[in-house]
Amino acid sequence: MTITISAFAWVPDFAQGNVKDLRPRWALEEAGLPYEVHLLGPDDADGPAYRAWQPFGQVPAYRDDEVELFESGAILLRIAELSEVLRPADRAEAGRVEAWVFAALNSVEPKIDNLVLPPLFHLGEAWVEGQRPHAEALVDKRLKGLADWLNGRDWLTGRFSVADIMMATVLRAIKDHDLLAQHPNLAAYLARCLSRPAFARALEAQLETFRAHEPV
Ligand SMILES: N[C@@H](CCC(=O)N[C@@H](CS)C(=O)NCC(=O)O)C(=O)O
Repeated sequence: MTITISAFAWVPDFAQGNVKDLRPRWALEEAGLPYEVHLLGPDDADGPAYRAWQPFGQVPAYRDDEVELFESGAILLRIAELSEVLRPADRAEAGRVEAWVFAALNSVEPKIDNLVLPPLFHLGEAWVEGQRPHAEALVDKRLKGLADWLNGRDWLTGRFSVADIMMATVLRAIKDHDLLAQHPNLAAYLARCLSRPAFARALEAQLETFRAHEPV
């Protein structure tokens, strides 16, 4: 089985280590599945060939011998299917993993994006400070729900899964934020996820690509 994911050859400093190809890289490292990387240069994401693979020109996209996919959630679920390590034990467990992958992407990530992206892309604009309290309140509501769920649990479902990879990559955007620190079990959960050797290998693989393609 040949597995290929797409990734940007280089991104500016603030994005390095945070580009979403980190998600399949981490899952593939956990699974012990080798993969190839289709690197995109500055103009490649807008070309027709890549748009036929990823309609929005984003990363990651994914293909193996059987399927071609985009969207990091769909990709992680596919990798789980292929992996002895990450495959859910039965349909009930698979359902819980799917639900938590969607929850990370659909119920948690948009709230966190609302909080962290405006100051990143619109620094100094008045509306950013104006919307911050509301954005923080919405994030806090989700963090509370998540912290309650994780109370007494190590992982979102019965054992470490792609749902934890997804949730950890989402929460990582507020790793150093007070809102996370206010929920010690959630901060501990994130630390538990990020201390996995497979995460370190995935992060290093992404960063190594950027070092190798640094513009001169
Ligand atoms: N919902 C997509 C989002 C992917 C995404 O936002 N990718 C970013 C990099 S982290 C990207 O390609 N940005 C460039 C763009 O949107 O044009 C997924 O989860 O795969």
